[in-house]
Amino acid sequence: MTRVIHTGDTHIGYQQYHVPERRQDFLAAFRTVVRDAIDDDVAAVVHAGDLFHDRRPTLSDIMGTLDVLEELAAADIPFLAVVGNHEAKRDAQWLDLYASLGLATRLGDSPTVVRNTAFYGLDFVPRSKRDALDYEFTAHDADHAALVTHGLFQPFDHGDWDAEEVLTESPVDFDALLLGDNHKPGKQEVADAWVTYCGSTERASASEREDRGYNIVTFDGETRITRRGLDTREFVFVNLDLDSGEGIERVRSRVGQHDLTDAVVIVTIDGDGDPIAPASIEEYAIERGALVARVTDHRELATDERETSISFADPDDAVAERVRDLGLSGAARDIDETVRASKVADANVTETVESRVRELVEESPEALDAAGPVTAAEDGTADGGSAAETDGGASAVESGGPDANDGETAGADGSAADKGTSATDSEPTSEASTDADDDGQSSMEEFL
Ligand SMILES: [Mn+2]
Repeated sequence: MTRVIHTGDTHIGYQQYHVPERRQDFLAAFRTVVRDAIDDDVAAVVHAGDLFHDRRPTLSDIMGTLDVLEELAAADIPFLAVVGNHEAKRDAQWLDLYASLGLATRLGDSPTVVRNTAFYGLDFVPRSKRDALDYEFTAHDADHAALVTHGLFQPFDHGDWDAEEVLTESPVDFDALLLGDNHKPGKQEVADAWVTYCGSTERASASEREDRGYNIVTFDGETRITRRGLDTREFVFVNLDLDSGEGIERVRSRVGQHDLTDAVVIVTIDGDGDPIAPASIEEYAIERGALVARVTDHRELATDERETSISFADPDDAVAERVRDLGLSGAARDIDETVRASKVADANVTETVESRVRELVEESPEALDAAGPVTAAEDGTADGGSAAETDGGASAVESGGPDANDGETAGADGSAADKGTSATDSEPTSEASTDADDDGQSSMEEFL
């Protein structure tokens, strides 16, 4: 019998809403999972990727994580992990650092056997490289086997990678796929195996409304998956649909019905009613003890006047407005949005930009000044450049990626489009444009 904790999408280092307390919350959730593992005396903690929120965690994130892993190692419980899309670096990974200290095992093609179960790993693979995967896992002689990987898999919502294909093409007969990436927990039976997401351990976006937790997976003749909840930061969601004549008093009274102490308060306003300055609601919640308050007024787009008022309440919108004022072309703004917006995961930016540029060029070749190189590439340099372009994309990310909310918009006008164009240059495949919509931000919003 092998009983393990399956966790993932920890996102350590994410300073959500720009408050240090949220950064601490993500690390604290990891510590809670590890202490549960020790109290429970499980055989291993299996981590399905995105231990860190991005590829450049700070020294205190790295040391905080080290401290938690040392606690686990002192209890003689192995930490078995793969690399997710958020944290992936170009060569060595953070996980390798912990492995070199004897605090972690990076799972791979050959089995890591714990009690009677063999664990294998597959790091996040960008979509453009999945066709080349051969799933060459080496044989084991344990009673059970599990593959730990990171990506959005069918048959779950938003899946762009087929779990059934992985299971059927692999030479190893897996009892379970233990997954990360989709922050919503779930389990389904596919090709006689359990395919399961453990979910994130803190809400990495306000769309993650369900309680957070992790999986406990038991391999013992059959495979059993149960869930255990985590006591995370309180989020208070207030959804209001205002009638005409209603305004700030109604919003205050609804928000005031909740205990807001130390909570993240998310207010959403729809319907009619009077104009409301989001800042006044946010101040009201803070006065009542909230850690953070965010107001989204879906009526805002109705008038220009209101649009101006939100741009000061929400830094992202203020940046967006400034970018609009720069007089960029629609294509440049589109690419800027992809590169700068925090909703596209770091590692997905290159692919998303590539798809968008290709789509733009195909729709309207004059949309980009740089349409020339795309034509030049059509003579078949398809495979050669892709690794190099991935690096190019990554540096674009480093200059204007997930931290860009802090206000840096330089590079949005020219360099982002340049990077995107050169990415297009390398892979003139025709099928990608049909995929462009699937790659769009709306489908990525939940998967920070
Ligand atoms: Mn994640």
